[in-house]
Amino acid sequence: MVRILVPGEEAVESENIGHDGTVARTPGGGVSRPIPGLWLGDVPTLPHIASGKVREIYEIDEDRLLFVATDRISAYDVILPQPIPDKGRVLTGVSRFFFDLLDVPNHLLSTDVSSVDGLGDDEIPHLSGRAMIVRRVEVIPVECVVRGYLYGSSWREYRDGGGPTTEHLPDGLRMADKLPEPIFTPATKAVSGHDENITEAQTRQRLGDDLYEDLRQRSIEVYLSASDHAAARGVILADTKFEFGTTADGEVILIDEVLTPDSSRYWPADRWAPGNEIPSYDKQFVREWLDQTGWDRTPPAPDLPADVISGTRDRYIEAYEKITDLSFDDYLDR
Ligand code: Q0Z
Repeated sequence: MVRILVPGEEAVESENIGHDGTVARTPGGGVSRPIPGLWLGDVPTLPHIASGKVREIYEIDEDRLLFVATDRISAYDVILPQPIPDKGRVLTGVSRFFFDLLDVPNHLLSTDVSSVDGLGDDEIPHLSGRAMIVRRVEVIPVECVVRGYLYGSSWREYRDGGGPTTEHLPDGLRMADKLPEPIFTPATKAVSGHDENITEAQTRQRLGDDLYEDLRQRSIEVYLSASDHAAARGVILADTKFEFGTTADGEVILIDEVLTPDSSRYWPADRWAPGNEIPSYDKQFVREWLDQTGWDRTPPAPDLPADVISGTRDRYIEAYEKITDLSFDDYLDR
């Protein structure tokens, strides 16, 4: 039996560090119910390695991990009490799409979960489409953020007088302006669990000049390819975050999820207006619903009505189809 985590359970460690370093807590007030494929807290037949806000990692063997995207969704850094059906499949679908398209050395080995020894028969349908079998490497402890536009925390930092992510930018930029060229703005996981932006000098100190240059060049190259791809489909890739790892023979490869709506900021190009806030493709709808409830953005978040769940699901699927130019129904059928 697949044990499913629902709010109130403890299977997700109380502190989950997300891709952006934010600390998520499992919201309270629920009971354990078997709803395979929705919340996805557990793959009990494999050893659990790590939890993120919305992802889980399990050990297959010494050389391979099972990287699973759940249907959990966070908004304003809080995990919402209901999952978004198939959100994990959308994210895994986008990652797979870009791993294929980009053709850069990466950790993806397979998405065929039926080939994994030790998984229960009842776990396979639950995992299919949302899991990746990945090469286990040593994680390089720097989040490789690339920004093509000035937005979010980086915009606020710039407006308030500058800092690590804006140290090389010219004066006079507006919120959501396109940058003269994409910038590499690394961050590290702080003890608090939140990401902390670090300067170029600090990053060079941590990585050494050679690895710094290598990661910066790879990150910007991948960002440029993906943003070209997105732009051709009417989508702006405003910024994104990569992680890299080192193999036993010293090869640097791209790991983690890549260019998903959770690790990236995607905007509909026709909604871009510098000087303004730009709605996010996937999360705007649920954020607007949360805003109008008067919720104060501290846990627990309000329960999502069925129409907000299905509307959010529709937007994730629309993002998948827009970005990949593929049908999500076809993805589910594969
Ligand atoms: C990545 C993380 C989490 C999502 C471990 N290929 C790899 N080899 C070794 N380790 C990792 C990977 Cl991807 C690895 N993370 C970060 C944690 C959910 C991503 F809980 N942790």
